[in-house]
Amino acid sequence: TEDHDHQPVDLDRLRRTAETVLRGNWSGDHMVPSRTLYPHQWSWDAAFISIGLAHVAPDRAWRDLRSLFTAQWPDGRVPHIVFDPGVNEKDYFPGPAFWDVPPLPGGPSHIRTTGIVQPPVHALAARMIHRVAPDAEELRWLYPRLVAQQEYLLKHRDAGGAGLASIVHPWESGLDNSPSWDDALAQLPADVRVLDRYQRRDVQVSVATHRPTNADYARYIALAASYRDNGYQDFDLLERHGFVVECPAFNALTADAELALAEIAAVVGADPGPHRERAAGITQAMIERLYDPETGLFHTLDVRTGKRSKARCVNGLMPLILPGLPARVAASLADQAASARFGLSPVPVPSYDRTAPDFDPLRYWRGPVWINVNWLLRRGFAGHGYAAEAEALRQAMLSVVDRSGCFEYFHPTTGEGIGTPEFSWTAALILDLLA
Ligand code: 9YW
Repeated sequence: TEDHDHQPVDLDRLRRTAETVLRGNWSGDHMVPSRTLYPHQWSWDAAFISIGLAHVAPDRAWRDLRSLFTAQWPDGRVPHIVFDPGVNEKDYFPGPAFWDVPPLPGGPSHIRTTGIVQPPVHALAARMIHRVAPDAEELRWLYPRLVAQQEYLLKHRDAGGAGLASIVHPWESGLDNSPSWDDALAQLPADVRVLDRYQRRDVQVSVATHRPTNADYARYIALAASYRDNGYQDFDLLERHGFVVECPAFNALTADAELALAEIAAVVGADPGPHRERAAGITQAMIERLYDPETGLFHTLDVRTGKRSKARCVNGLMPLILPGLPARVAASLADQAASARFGLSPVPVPSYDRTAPDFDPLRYWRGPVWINVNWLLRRGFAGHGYAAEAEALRQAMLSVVDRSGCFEYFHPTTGEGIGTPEFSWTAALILDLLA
């Protein structure tokens, strides 16, 4: 075991390490999450990355967002991956041939994307970059695109009819194999023969026991293929699609995006009022549908069955980022985050309840610590006046990355680095914490 508490963090070394990772992962007009594992541009990665990049290379921060939004679909959706045409098809699966998205009408013909989305962290990123490196012109370019992104989520994806956005694939949450999706996925057949036709790439470049299982992967492929074969359309989702779920983190980030848009609107001369109203409406609907006073946490809702998952996962803490959360709800989230189930230090908050029988310290979003959700949670604590918790979490993040490096995720007990070693959002968000 390691001594967590008594090693002072070498801030200069940490900053240099993080900057080196970001220099190495820049690819001309965008950042890759990782050279080996993720050689294209990912949507919510770009948001987190640009927040940190703003402190050291603001031009690149704006550029990363601009590249991503250049690939936005006419219906407003921002694809979860923008493929780099220079990367070999065999270097990532599922690649552009699998997704088979027609070229954007009127857009550059070389742009290939997936057809699913990720959490909308980009308005927050734009607002934060603008604070560090003000650029009203970039904001004016982004604003209508960010608004269209929100409209896509809140109109096309409101399958439950309550004003929340549903996701149609676990990958859309960014928390791929979180136990949050187990109940919904259990209703789908897991035909692993699909993996005879498609080669998993992730288990070739990473350790299989740290990645989603084959049964889960088979379901991921089947769900993506089903959405694709329905033409990436969102009408009648409940009848046509096997996975329609409301995630508390995704919706908290959607509401948070409206608050960021209200601030951006003020800069670009638009009306902030409707954005604030939408944020309040989403927050209210989340409390009614996703909050369980008994667990003191938010949970995912399977819109097809009307059932809320009982799993206690990190996405259930994420609504703490919302300033409009009633104080009693914020207090219960803060309690849970600091409890034995999660715990803020010496290692940051894990992705899943440490006391759950199926807690797995190595397998991706089923136990390991991820910096992006902890960075969000730190903001949530600070926003609700929990200054000591915010600082404890910040120190825990700096310490684990200082000891282990800018890994993709970390062992929730030892703090050992797992996954890919030079991971962009870890580096970027550390730079933000150091700023
Ligand atoms: C994948 C790129 C992505 C992240 C997700 C994370 C993982 C696997 O990597 O997804 O192949 O897309 O779960 O949050 O955006 O870093």
